[in-house]
Amino acid sequence: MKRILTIQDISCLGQCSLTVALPIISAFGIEASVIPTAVLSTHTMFKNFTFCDLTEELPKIEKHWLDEKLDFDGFYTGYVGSTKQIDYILAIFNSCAKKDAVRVVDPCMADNGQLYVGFPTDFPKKMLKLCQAADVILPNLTEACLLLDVEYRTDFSKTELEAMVKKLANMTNASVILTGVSFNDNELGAMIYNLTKDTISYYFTAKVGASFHGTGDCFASSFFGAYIKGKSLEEAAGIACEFTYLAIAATYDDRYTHSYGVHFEPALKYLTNL
Ligand code: PXL
Repeated sequence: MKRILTIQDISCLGQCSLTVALPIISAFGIEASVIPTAVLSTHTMFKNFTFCDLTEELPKIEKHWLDEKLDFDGFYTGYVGSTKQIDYILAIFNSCAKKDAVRVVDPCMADNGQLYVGFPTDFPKKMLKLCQAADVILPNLTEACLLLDVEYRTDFSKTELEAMVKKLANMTNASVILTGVSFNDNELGAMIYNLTKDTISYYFTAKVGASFHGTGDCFASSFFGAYIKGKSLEEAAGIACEFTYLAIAATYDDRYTHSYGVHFEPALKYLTNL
């Protein structure tokens, strides 16, 4: 059985980051270890959340694992608790990796044109460094704009988006999956730039017509699980689109009371036999 490490926060309530990543990765039959980057009472879309920063735990955990010769087949990082953590994560990417370990970075820091509350404006520069150590990165459009240092707009053409994704791949030396891509009212999906093959492809599902927090984490966790299980970049992106669609569809009826996250639980069975 493969053993992976996912590094992101625990939002005690909010259906995002580790509380979502763990069950999803486990559904693939992969052993998931964690490093929590911070503990928050809720994710940062709520007001007055508590925040316990765990930055200085990272090198201590790394040291113990090195003493015990513990290493990993893959790494998946999400919400990082401080700028300093990026250097610690880069160290862990090297010191705790098995040969041919896969590194997937979700540059989880922004959405709808805005950095999440609490991140300094120079955070995207540092996040770019983490992306440069990845094999695959999974930005949404806001994150892609921040990494490229271009102004966020919602009306980029398909040609412009393809050029942006290729530029990001060249800057990071990683394959890029741009999430939340839509060119009409009926479909939502992902653009996949495969760096090794130098190809762009798309995967779309029906658009549900309601938006929820935490969908990026469902997408990234299910992509990572499928990719670690040996699916191709394109197949894993398709599985992530389908899984995220199922989770959003399962939440639609509760859209007025449950916009803080998605009911991904009924969709887990889709992942167990892949
Ligand atoms: O879902 C992304 C995410 C993860 N962790 C925390 C967040 C968010 C998005 O707002 O606030 C703490």
